[in-house]
Amino acid sequence: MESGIRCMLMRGGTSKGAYFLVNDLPSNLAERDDLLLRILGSPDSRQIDGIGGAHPLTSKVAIVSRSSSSQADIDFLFAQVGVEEPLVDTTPNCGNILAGVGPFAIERGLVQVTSDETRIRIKTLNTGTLAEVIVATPNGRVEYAGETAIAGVPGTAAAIPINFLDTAGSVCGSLFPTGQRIDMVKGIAITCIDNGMPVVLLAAADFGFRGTESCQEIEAATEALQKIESIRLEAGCRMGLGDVSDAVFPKMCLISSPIDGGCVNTRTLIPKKCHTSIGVFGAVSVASASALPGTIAYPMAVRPDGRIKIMDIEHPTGKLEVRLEIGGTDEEPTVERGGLVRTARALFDGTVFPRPLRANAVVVA
Ligand code: NQM
Repeated sequence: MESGIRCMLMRGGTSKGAYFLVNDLPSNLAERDDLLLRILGSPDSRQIDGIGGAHPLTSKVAIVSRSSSSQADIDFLFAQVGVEEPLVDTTPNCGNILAGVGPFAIERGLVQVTSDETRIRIKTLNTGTLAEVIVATPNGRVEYAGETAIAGVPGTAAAIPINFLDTAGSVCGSLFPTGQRIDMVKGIAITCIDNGMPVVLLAAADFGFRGTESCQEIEAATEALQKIESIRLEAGCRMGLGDVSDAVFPKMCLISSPIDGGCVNTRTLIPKKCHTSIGVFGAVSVASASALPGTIAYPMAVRPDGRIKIMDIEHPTGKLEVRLEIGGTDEEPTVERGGLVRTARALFDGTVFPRPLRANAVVVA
């Protein structure tokens, strides 16, 4: 048996992933990615021979170390592991898995608990994005239990506030990567934005959706999905991302007016499956587009007054509250900062045994 690898399984926000210390994985990237595929059980639609959860939201990895930068305490590399495809993608951010990185770093002794709250500066290496997370640490230990509910996760847990320090143009280099707030692609008006995640906003109505459909209904609308995918490929090029046919971004976000007292209503494709809620950076990007005039979201969105805007982004299982700090002038507002609250929980800590390197397959007829 190949020797096991130290691993902690954690729920981070509305996602779930395998968390590793960087030194517990091979430094050779091809070997590391092959190992991660074998640990998660990919490629296989059920990930039956690994610990992946057979959905993009539960096929994720965090690789964590002390930071080499003076700006941060911890470095975090996120990896999206394909379920059916043998792909390990370290180009995007993931704000949900980020929520588990603070607790994991404390559990592994990379960060010392300071008081009832421990503030940790985390650099996401995928994009260089900096975040400050606040972990509840009464009595010198991570406290997972608490009273905070987040949509998409049953029950309540301890709040982990996250403040993003610099997310504009995380992957694409600028907030509106095409240089415009609205582009026409294949006869459809879209907004391309990157405030932590490259996202293409589309009006749900342009594809015959009410905006209130379940994920199953969205995924069953094959004709609309084909059109959305063709727009994604073109938008990816215009956003400077090149050929995105195998990439997990841009995410495609169908928006409509709010239906439950929020700011805007969403259904997000990530990009083949429908997100059961919405990604963290995806939500910050949608909130930013909703706050900035000239985007397709602006006329649909309902915004609170003031420079600090609490924007509830509606999604299939509830709402994700994003806090935006607005700068600039009334005529030309800018988004200075985004923040939100997540929760996380250690599910399992131990040794994971990857599928063997060579399976010595014997076909039994
Ligand atoms: O946008 C899903 C998730 C994500 C990513 C996705 C995320 C983010 O919910 O920051 O959190 O968009 O594929 O974990």
